[in-house]
Amino acid sequence: MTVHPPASGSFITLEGGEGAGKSTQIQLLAAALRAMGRDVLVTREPGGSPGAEAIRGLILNGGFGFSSVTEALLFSAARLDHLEKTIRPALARGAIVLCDRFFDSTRAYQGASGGTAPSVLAALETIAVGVTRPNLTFILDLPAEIGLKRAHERRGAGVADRFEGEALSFHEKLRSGFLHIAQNEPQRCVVVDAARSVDVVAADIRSIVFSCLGARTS
Ligand code: Z5A
Repeated sequence: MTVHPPASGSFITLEGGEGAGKSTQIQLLAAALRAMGRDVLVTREPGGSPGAEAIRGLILNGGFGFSSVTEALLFSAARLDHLEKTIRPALARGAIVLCDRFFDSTRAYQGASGGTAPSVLAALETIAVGVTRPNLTFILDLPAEIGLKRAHERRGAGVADRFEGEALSFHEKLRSGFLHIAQNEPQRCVVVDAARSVDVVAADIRSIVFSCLGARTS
């Protein structure tokens, strides 16, 4: 695969539906990279800066019943703040930035599943993201039922969040949405079978990241 070398650090995102294992895998990858002496920033969306974390609370726990377009605007506003305050400064110092969800989640949740027009999402990406695009994106893919079961087990007796409570058809569209993104951008996206064990998935991700970083230094 071709990874386009950025001017400074590397920007890697993990994407996928509910319970795909992004948070689990991002921590394992960060530990492996830090063990090699790399400067690693782990961050997430929505969130990753104080302002973006405040917007996260508004969207996920506010109970305002925002439309998909309103959500797309809010996620994009959070993303712009996150980029300005957290991601770009880390890339500028040469860090590897590992981000749990990024613009592909807006494309999949608010676009493929939520029905927001691609032209609206493209305009928001131009404003919020500009040229700071991920070098590498892992799409953790698994059947929606398995992901929802994992999320349900993790939650226990707690209340389902804004998206977990959506119908199975929403989550199936989400999965197709992520796979469609990967198909359209094979130079950036790698689909990983996330239905396998944590260790097997982690080994796959690690080997791809190491080979991409190696390619960058050669
Ligand atoms: N959202 C959006 O709509 N638009 C946007 O632009 C953005 C986000 C940026 C943020 O939720 C929500 O915002 C999200 C999309 C939406 N939807 N929801 N809900 P969040 O940040 O609170 O959580 P999340 O990103 O949705 O996390 P998640 O999908 O629920 O989980 P995960 O990070 O992918 O998985 P995990 O926490 O690592 O693992 C889940 C459980 O499965 C846990 O108990 C693990 O121990 C277990 N697990 C993990 N891997 C495995 C394997 N391989 N086998 C078995 N069990 C496993």
